[in-house]
Amino acid sequence: MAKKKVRTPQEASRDPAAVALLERALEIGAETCFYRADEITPCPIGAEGLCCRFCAMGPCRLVGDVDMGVCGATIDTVVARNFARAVAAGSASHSDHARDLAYTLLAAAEGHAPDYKIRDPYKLFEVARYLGVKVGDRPINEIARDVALAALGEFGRVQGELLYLKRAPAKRQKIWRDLGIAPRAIDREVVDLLHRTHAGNDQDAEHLLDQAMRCALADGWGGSMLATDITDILFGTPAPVRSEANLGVLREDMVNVIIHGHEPTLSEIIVAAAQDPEIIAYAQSKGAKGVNLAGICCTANEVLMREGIPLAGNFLQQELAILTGAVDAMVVDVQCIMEGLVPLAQRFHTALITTSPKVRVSGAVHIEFDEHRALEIAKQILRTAIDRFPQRSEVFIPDIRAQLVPGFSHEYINYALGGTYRGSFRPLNDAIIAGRIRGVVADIGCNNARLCHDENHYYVVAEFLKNDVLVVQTGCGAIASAKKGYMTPEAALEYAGPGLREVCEAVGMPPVLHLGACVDNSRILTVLSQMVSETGLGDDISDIPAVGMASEWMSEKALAIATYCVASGAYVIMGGVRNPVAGSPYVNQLITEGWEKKVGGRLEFLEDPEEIVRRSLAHIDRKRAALGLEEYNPAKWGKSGDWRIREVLELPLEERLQAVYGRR
Ligand code: NFS
Repeated sequence: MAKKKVRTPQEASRDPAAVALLERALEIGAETCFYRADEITPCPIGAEGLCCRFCAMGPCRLVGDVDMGVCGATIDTVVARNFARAVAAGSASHSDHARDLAYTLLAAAEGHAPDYKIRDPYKLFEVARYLGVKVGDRPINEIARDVALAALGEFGRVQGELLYLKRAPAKRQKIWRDLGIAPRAIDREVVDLLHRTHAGNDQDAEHLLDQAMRCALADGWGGSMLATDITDILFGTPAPVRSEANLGVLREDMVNVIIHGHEPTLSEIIVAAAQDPEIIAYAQSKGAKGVNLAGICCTANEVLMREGIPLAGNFLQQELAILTGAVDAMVVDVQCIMEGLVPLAQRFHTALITTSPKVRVSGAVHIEFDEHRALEIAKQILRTAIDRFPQRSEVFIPDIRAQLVPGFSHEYINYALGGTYRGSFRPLNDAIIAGRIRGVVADIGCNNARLCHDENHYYVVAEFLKNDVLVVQTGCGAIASAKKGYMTPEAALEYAGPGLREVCEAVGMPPVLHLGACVDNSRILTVLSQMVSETGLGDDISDIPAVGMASEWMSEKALAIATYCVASGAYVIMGGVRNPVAGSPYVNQLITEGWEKKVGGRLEFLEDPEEIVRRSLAHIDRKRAALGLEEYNPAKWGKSGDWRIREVLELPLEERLQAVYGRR
């Protein structure tokens, strides 16, 4: 292959720890996804959705004079079908994750999974209410069993529509029903979409995209929301905790085990096993001080939020972690696992351990997880890691890490803002109405090796903070901000505009809130719905001055999330890489203006981060104006709290008294 221009480490990432390890990769001649992204030119036909691979008469590449496939499929159909297929795959991933959690809850409730218990009965009772399960004074395990069965029932619900839809504002539910896109059953919507996108089926772009919305809604208000809820029931609803982020959390003197993937079922038990005296003693017998756990991708977010386990990094740091030479085992389950880990792990002493019955990676060690024997398997995994510790050779851990305070579930936000006496979203709504907070942005989603790692996340978040926009994050975007230091209460003083800073100071919260893993984007839907029911910001999600974005997206899951957020009324921007529906101006118009007319939200793909910020702020201001709120004016704020004290402290006594008490 002809050599292409390869980016320097500084061009490939904005994260100094990643840069240091990319330099290390160059030094030792190791290949990473950054290098491969430079070497492989993305197919320009596929990138715009113009390659049809749905039957064996193709692949048909609809370029140049070719404007239909062998079967006659038009560009619009092919582009819409490709997009819809991605939404189906993304929805299936989140939802299948939820299904496994529901089975774990069932096994725990029936006494077949003794290492799990109901850690959050309050959440269980709340979820029981949503799912129509009687609580009364029944034993907790009986309620949990019925909740698990009701949750599992949502996947194959025979009649009616998903029960969780009633958690959305009434106006939103009506929009879905009137359009015929209220999801019926989670599996059904995925299967329906796969069916429609088979060759020779649905060949009307708009009709295909309607089902894409219905399928995505089954993810957002079904699979993902159930995954969040059941995780909270089993492992506890998150509340703020202190932790650290970036590769500097790895320890030279301990056995480092990275937990990477998505499902908390195994990682939570590994957290418990790592504290077991027997495991610690075994680690010590091999010369280590103990076992140090750190996470990558959404598994990281799950155990961070609940246990305070540090973050090693986001999606593009999985290979870099191995390059430290300090990772004794990387334990993976499902999703976002790069096959490129295998050759790297083989170069070092790292055991790459697959654990899911669904995921094997050739060349990795497979230790299959079974929730019925969870602790036993977790210990076996840790022993495998400990056995590798003496085989370490050169270790290179960049001494870079940042503090953070994650753990902002919607329950906690409610509590923090309103206090125990009356938990409420009122203060948040009031701060938006008054203009202290201009609006809310959710910057979520992945990293993408074709972009400069974390650059867009860092940039957009900094701009929004300056502009008094409260930022909420999940997934790998959240990990980016954690590493950058945006997620401490003190960060408000440094990065937030005057109004947002006042709010953060009053509540003691960071200006960027970590809401969890990607399935926890369902928490954002809940927050938005609660903001609507709190009144003052319109009567639907589409009225709120808010924008959703994935500024470095790469996965099909991100497209599913984007689609359910749009179908829930949000303006969503996918950043960085090419528009996957660019091949059809008609489809592009359908997902922008078309969807805006239908559901009040729109989906745009924008490569330029400055444009992302400009359009987001304009959207927020438009929504503020439509609500009749005062125009955003930062000059009004910043004269209270610590800020004011600091200003006053500088004054001579007389002036100080006058400033404080209005006296001479
Ligand atoms: Ni979300 Fe989480 Fe990260 Fe992207 Fe992958 S880990 S589920 S898909 S890369 S944010």
